[in-house]
Amino acid sequence: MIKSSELILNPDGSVYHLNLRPENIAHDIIFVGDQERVSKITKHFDSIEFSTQKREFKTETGMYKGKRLTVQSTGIGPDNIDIVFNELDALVNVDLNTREIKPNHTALNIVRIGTSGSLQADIPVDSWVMSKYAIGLDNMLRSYLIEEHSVSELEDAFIAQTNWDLRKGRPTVVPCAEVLENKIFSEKFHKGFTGTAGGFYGPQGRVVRLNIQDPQLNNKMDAFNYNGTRMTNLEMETSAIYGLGKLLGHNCLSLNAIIANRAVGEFSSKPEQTVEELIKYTLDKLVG
Ligand code: R1P
Repeated sequence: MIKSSELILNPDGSVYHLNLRPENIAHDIIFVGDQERVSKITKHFDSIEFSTQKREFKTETGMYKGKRLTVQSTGIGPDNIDIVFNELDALVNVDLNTREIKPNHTALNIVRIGTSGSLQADIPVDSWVMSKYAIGLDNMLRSYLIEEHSVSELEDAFIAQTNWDLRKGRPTVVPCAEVLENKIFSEKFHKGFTGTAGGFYGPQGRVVRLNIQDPQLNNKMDAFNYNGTRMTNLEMETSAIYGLGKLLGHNCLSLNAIIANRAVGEFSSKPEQTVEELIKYTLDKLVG
């Protein structure tokens, strides 16, 4: 039995941070970082049956062209993904009355629609990126037994090519779920390695007032190449999603609208439109 201090439930039986009960969620879920992006997706739905929000975690469930979907905001960062993922998994794989793990596993399909900065001059603002692999630079996954799912050969290549300082922890490399990659991919996407950082400024090489540990890191990440596959972008959630997805047995894919280009120092003049187009494209692929 899972103790009440380990899996905390609210008095109404909902999971602690997300305020959700099992019947509130679909098994096909879209993650977004920004809670304001939830309604930008569900405004396309035919109907909305459930809506709630606690802190940065906003959830809406409804129907889109005959398919039941949940849209879940995660807030920013791998630490929030740890909360969202464990609580969503508990909703389908733990009997919340007996606090026992259910005998039959339920797999969720999870697609992130995020925003991100490109690392390559030729992946311009307003383009889209699909993360074939995520490189976690933040250590969250190292609290779990991620070695069973991470690709050490790719980690070693990244460490060697970027001269990664292991005092910051060993990066984790985890692939996306091919079943979702095949369902959603088209030539509209750039595909490669997505770096997931545990912060927005120093951890992504931004210098405002503080000196950073490796000022050349972004240039070295631009140049990272494994058998012809490059690093496309940097953001703050994908590796946590891929790693926890593999650990808990869910299918995950991360898509990002490129709103900044770090290589040329440019920011999109129409980020909302770029995100909106990615939302519409993804919704139609999910029901296709
Ligand atoms: C940083 O501004 C946030 O934006 C990006 C990063 O991953 C981070 O969460 O994604 P979202 O727009 O999905 O939040």
